[in-house]
Amino acid sequence: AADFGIHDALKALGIKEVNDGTSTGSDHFSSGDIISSYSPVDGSLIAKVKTTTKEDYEKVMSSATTAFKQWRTKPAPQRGEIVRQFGDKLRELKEPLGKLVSYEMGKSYQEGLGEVQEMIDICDFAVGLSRQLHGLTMHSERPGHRMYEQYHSLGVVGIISAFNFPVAVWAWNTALAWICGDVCVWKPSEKTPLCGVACQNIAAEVFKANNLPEGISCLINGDYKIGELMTQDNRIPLVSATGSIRMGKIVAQAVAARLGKSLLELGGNNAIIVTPDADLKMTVIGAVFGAVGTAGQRCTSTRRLILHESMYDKVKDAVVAAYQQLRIGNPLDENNHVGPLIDTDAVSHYKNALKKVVEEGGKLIVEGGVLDGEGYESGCYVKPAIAEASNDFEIVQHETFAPVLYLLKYSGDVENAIAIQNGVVQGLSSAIMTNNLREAERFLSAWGSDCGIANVNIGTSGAEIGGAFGGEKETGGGRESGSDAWKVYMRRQTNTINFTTELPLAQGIKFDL
Ligand code: UN1
Repeated sequence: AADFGIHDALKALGIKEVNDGTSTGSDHFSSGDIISSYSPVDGSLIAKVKTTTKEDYEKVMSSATTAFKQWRTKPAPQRGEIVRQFGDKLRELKEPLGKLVSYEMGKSYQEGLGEVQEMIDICDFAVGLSRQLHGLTMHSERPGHRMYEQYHSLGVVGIISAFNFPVAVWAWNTALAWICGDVCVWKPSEKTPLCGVACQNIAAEVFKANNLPEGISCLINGDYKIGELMTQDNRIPLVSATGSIRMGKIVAQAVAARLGKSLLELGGNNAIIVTPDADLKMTVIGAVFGAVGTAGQRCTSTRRLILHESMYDKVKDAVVAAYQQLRIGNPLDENNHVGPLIDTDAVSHYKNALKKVVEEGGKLIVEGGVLDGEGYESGCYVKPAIAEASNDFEIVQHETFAPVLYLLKYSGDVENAIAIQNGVVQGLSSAIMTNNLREAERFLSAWGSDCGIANVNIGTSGAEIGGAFGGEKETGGGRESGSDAWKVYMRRQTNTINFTTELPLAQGIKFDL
């Protein structure tokens, strides 16, 4: 079979393939058990990585805390210059890194490149921001006093990321954390450890070239147990975690128990509302890309289509027809639309969802199923499925990380569709397809969508880095990436300076001695 240049890509990223020994990522101390990374694309073993033991973790933390003392003294614009160099390295390595993302995670090569582009974009954003970490000045109520606020570096930021965006989500966090003067300890998903090693190698090269300690960026490998060391560690003031709601609740409680800060980016149950005024062509593209792109494994994937009864059949037929055109197969082959799921556990969750929706009274109108035979040897390829369902089904309320789309019907006013859209525990992304100004504005109003992201005439997935990314309710409330998301990576200090010879008290209080 064609290797699509994957071996060259691994080489360019400093990943030692399995026959050459174990891939460690530069200076990251891990010496524990082995994680083997298998590709969901063809089932082959790509490379092995050592996990981080408790003793290794202590070494990592000592390297991180030492690096922080140095890094925080560097002026922010100079930290931005380092991030600029890191972004340039990513530009050079965009193709191999995009290929590794595609091969280790299973998303299309186009989406792998897109993910690296998001990393480059957030670096550019961070470089500009490194000269704009603004605080406010305010007028003191006391004469001869000046009051202002400033933002200082926070410390070691712990990053826990998921397999579905194995490189971009780390970059969203780390590029901002770095310009803020923080250092990062990253635990990538144990399902995509090589993406972690590749990123660490790139960062390490930049730090080395600038005579900076590699501890500014640290990598730890392993499952939730190694993540637990971070959530319980007082030396880590902020833990940024992306993953399931179940994981988020555990992380949030552990971090809150020591009054640390957590930034949570958890599950979504994203819907597109299609009103009688929707543009059919745009609706179909938005819905199909949202539901089957990344094989339904984005937090922002479209899970529910809420269709007005007057056009229910028309939209349904058009979406079903589009599903017949989908080509499923090797994601490195640009002729395919849909790649594999991450592993066979994910395939079981997918199968279970299809079974449950029927048990609860739903109807499969695009059947789905697991593919086998030539090209599908990994056992991870599934057919995107569509079911007619009801919003109150337990399975519809639940986020299944797979290409399963539920069709829901509404009648009457757009308010009824908004109630269905909001009628889930998650609150990440939402969209409305309409050319009706009143419907669009109602959807965006305070009594409209309750999600962190609300789009008009765009699908639910594919957010740009410039906006703050995140969601409400059980999605966790965190905001990452653009806008003022940087503020959570810094500590805020209010300063008041008296330049008189008197000591007047605030609120006019008299205290004469
Ligand atoms: C995620 O699925 O974890 O909006 C993040 C999007 C991407 C980010 C998704 N830019 O689809």
